[in-house]
Amino acid sequence: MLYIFLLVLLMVNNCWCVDHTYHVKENNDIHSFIGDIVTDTHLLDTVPSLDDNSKLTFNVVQGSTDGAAPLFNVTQGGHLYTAAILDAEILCQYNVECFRILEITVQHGYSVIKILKLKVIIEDVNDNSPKFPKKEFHLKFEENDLIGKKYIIPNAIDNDVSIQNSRITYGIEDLNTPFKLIVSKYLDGSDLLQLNLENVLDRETKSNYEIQLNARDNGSPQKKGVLRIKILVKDINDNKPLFSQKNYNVTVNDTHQLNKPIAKLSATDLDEGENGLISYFFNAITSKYTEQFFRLDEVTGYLFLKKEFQFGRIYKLYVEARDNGNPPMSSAAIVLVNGVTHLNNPPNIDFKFLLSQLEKQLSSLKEHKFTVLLLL
Ligand SMILES: [Ca+2]
Ligand SMILES: [Ca+2]
Ligand SMILES: [Ca+2]
Ligand SMILES: [Ca+2]
Repeated sequence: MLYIFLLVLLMVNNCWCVDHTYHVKENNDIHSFIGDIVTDTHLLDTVPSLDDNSKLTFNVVQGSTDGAAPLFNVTQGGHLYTAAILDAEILCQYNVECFRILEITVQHGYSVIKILKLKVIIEDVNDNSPKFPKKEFHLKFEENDLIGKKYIIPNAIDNDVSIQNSRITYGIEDLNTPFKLIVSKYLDGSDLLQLNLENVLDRETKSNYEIQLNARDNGSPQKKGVLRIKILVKDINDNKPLFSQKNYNVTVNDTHQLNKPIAKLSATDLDEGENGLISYFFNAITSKYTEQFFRLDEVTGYLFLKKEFQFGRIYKLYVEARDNGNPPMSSAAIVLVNGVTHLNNPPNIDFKFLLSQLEKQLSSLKEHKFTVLLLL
């Protein structure tokens, strides 16, 4: 019981009750008027013996304000002004009522007749935008990333001290992307932002994305911060080189200079970098006998004759375009070379029949040989 009594006594002495409470917004100019102490505290009601306030003088009690520079001053006539630009973010703590207690002596002549306790609440103004650590953030997803793959992206900070002015809501500007923003909280209450893959990526269709992430506070007027998220889709080797034609028919006569190519094989690959870098080879199914008469430039796809080449015959070459991916992918074509000699009539060959036969072989090749190659 005694403790309770002492506690009450202590509370009365350290009186939380004040004679008047003022509200002042942060950032006002120096010497902004806050209030007239005589009027606001109804001072003349509490000291009725005074018939006028003309002889009253007011002073701030030394030590009742913090810091080297006073935040407030009081004129001798009792008008309260700011004495500095009040910055809530410097003077206050996050989510704690921000105020200062001023003790003002009221003197009548040389006598202090009263000490007034004034509470000045410094109100937060929404003068800080949510800020991301950087303006841009770069991410890499892979073409074969599974739906649900997530990456953490940096969150914004709003330095205002009130919850209202610093609470952040996040949103993505362009919703037509394969990514979705997921917002949750770390254990310490800070925001955890993740970008979640919602759809399959195809680098060959779209190789990069740019997303604008907005962070808006809850102040009035609202302020926002922006983070540009640049996403690069990394290539995987999911396209095989494709020849411009499945069958090449080349006729060459014996006046042909050996240093000139008889054909250029050409294949394209939609992948990029090593995955789309094509080399040309004789496929292993090409007979060694036939191969000895030809030289194929791996890089350019130019096909040359060797000097041993014998005219007056048709040669069948199986060629392969292979990319440099890991694992590589390849496809095949057939080259028919008809060596014509001016001494003889050109061989009488039914090309139509031959091609149909070759196409059958090519499709058989695809099903067996090249499937094995791809699996390797
Ligand atoms: Ca703010
Ligand atoms: Ca503020
Ligand atoms: Ca490829
Ligand atoms: Ca690709």
